Amino acid sequence: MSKLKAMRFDTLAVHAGQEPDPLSGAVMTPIVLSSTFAQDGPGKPRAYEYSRTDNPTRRTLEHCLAALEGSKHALAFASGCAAMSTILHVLRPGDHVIACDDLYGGSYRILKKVMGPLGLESTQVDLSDPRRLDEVIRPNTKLVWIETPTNPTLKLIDISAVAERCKSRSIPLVVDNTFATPYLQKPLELGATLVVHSTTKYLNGHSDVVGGCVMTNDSGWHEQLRFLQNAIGAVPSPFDCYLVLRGIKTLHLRMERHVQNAHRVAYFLASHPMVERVIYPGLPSHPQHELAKKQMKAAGGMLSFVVRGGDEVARIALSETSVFTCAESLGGVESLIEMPSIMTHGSIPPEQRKALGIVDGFVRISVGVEDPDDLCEDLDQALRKAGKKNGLL
Ligand code: P1T
Repeated sequence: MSKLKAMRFDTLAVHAGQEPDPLSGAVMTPIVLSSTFAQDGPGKPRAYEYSRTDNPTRRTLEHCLAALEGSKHALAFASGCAAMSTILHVLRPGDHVIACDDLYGGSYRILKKVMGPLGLESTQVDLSDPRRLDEVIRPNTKLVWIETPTNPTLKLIDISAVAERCKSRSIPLVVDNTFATPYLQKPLELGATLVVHSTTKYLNGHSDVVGGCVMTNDSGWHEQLRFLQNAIGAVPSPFDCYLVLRGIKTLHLRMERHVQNAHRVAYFLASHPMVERVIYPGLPSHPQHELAKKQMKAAGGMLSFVVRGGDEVARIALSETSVFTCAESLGGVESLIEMPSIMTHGSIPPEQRKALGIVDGFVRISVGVEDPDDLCEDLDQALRKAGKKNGLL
């Protein structure tokens, strides 16, 4: 591990936290399924006691995750939502959280419908202008929570600018880095206190795991979260930890191709007769294209667009694709397409969705690593079929 500390991202993705098993020489990390570990006597554990508390496969994943974000600490959870819930359990009734206005529907649900009734106050605000933070900070504000790019309207938030404002008031800043991944964006280097991920997405990359994680350089936060990780117990299985470790080995390769394909699809859709608007931070038409260039290595693999003719036409198009699968989630090698208003963001009130720009015909895609010509042709035939059925072409 220590030898690897100074290595570059691609090397860390393949190796960090992992060494041949000292017992067998196994090159790949063993999946240690045991729920409990022998002790040399009562209260005399060796390295591990009980798998909710700690597990060798999970610890290896946590070391690897810390190396990728360049953090001192990382903790793995059973899902992105479990990671978020565990962080929010550090707060107390009467505390106040500021979140960006555009959030994954499940994150919104935790904030408003799970933690709200337990006494946690929250305010959502458009932080694409960081000055808005000053308008909503209260004496009891204990956390600021942002996604960038946001899900699903792909707004960007200037992490350094928000972090500076938080720091001057000693408020911790959490960045959900799921859409960008540590390959494209490093929030801790830009001043964030905590980084969270749904490892379900790009980190695992193969749509066969649900998982989450939290990374930090703040040992006080780490200790509190480590306590809650064990006490609440929303931990991932050793098998899932192994799969995420395996997925991470190709993170850098996959991200390069996701980005390349997303650019191709973005330009293709931008000139399509059935498309009103394309939202992709990599397009010069994106209002924060300059911030994307400053803050991210590249603009990522997520893209949203508005179909001409509204939801009815979009619904038809989504049932006509054959390379794109109509499904929730993102970040896998396969391309996915969805309508946030009735799928991933159904838990957000309709007026709030409209205000965010999740308008009639709003579609989100996770651009996979297939041949980009096949992706464009698939979208083209589906959109044209939908357009013809509705007399728009
Ligand atoms: O699904 P889970 O692993 O619990 O992760 C929740 C989560 C957290 N943060 C962001 C930015 C996310 O996008 C998600 C999950 N999102 C989807 C399932 C989706 O389709 O948008």
